[in-house]
Amino acid sequence: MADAATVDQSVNDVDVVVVGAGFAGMYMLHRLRELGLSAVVIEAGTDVGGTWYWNRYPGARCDVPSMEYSYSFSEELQQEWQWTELMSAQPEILEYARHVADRFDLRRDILFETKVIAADFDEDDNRWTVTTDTGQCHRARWCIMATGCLSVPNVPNLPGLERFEGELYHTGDWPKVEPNLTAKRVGIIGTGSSGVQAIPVLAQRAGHLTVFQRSPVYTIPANNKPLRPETAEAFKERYGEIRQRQRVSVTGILGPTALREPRPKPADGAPRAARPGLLDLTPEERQAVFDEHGHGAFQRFADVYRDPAANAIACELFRQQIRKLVHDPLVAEALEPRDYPLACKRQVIDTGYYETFNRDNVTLVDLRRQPLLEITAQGVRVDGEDIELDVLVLATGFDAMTGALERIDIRGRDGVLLRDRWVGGPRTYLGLQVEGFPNLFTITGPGSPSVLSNVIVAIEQHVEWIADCLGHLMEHGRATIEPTEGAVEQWVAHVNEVAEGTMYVAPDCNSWYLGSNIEGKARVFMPYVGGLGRYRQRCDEIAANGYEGFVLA
Ligand code: NA7
Repeated sequence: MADAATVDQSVNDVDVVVVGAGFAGMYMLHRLRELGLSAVVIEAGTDVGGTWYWNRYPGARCDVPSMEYSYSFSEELQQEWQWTELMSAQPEILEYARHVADRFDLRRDILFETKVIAADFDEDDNRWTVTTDTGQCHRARWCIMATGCLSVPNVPNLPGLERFEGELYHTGDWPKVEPNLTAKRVGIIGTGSSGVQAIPVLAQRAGHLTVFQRSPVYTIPANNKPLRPETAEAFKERYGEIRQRQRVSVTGILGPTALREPRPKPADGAPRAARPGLLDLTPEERQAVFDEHGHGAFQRFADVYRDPAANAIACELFRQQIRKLVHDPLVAEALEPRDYPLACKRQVIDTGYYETFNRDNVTLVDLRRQPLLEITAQGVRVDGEDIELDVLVLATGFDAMTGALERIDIRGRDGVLLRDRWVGGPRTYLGLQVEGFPNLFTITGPGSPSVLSNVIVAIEQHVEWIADCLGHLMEHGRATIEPTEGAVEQWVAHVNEVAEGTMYVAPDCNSWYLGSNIEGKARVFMPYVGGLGRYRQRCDEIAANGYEGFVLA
């Protein structure tokens, strides 16, 4: 084994280079140490936390309950940490990441403020050479990309953007010193998760807020609240069992069922009666459900997620409820999503989003009616009208899932570049490895459940699988591991097959899951929708069968 990482040398020999010190990189480092391996983690930021380090915009918050969106690998950690809210805000999650780094003494092997620019595989000695923007070289047997699925902010090609003289911010790269927005004229472009979370808070802080909306969103109330100490205690008492249920579940999120006793199986062994679908109800019954439960009521009906007819009815009922929440009928109409189905994009949840448009200091500009023309020195010009702004916020999303990997010059066998290999869309085996790139692993890579699940559960599963795999390679004296072309082919086909028939791939759906938010990106559904539990089982079977589909040389 090489010595522990000595990061001040120009060539640093380690067993493993990990790229990124978010939740994936931190846990990976911990597991590598347990294997007795030396490692260096290279991180662009000044601290740990990944997504929760960069996304500091006002209102940034997790959309998964924190008792579940947290590491399960350490019983002591999960017992001692206290969350204060059901779904915590960014500062608390970042604080948690920092606590984990301190508690497991991770920082001594993390190289901060350093960006990886290239990673080359040397076939002669089966080593990766990882080069950074500070000119350092790290040589390692294994290279593990913990680069995150949503880590490259998308700055759209807006005409005149470079001319804007006011303050310009991207939600995904928010300044550490909170900008003072008091009395300022603020504009925000984008109404995805980030925009929807930021808008209500920006409206409270700014003098005036103008929202530039291209696609209205189907957002539903987050119903966040303080976490009651009794609830936290009940979780902690049953954490072992709850974590196990998370691991084998579809999404890694138990939600309100986490603390409920499992429903008894019918005594006669007959399958449980299915809950009625939206199409099983009369129009009056549907109306009554939406009137009682509001626009989020569609979530009660499974057919909305797979039957276009049920989906269309739910969309109409959703729009009708929005008209009740927004006072100005023209604004309400502009906020109604019409061009794409429910459940095609990632579900957005909000706190007071629609109500924000009833405020006197908020204006909505509907870019469907008035396409955004240009950014000027003083603001935004729409349809010949100048809207003056002191601050412009881009909530325009990310080059998701492949962006961070493709921005590094990753060269595998024969000098082939990963981004060239993926020109037609990412191709992986299990979202963990790419053919022709031996000993390179991607945590929550495309082709794995990743963003369709509680990503911490997905991260832990990948980290543990990779750690076991490295242990296996060492135990059996194998120098390299990489998937066969056939295994990749089959896995990609399987990923596509399970996505078929879901709203995610509906013809009128455009989402970052499909890469369609980025100009020129291949339209390919990237995450694995078959469920975390099923995916885990497949990964475990593959390992148990001697790493079926991989070549261990
Ligand atoms: P999203 O969900 O990709 O949302 C980006 C928003 O920005 C969306 O409303 C886009 O409209 C809009 N957008 C992007 N480019 C433009 C241009 N050129 N003009 C106008 N509007 C534009 O990113 P988020 O950061 O909100 O959320 C990403 C994930 O992070 C989220 O799902 C959570 O998992 C956390 P469009 O819909 O493309 O018409």
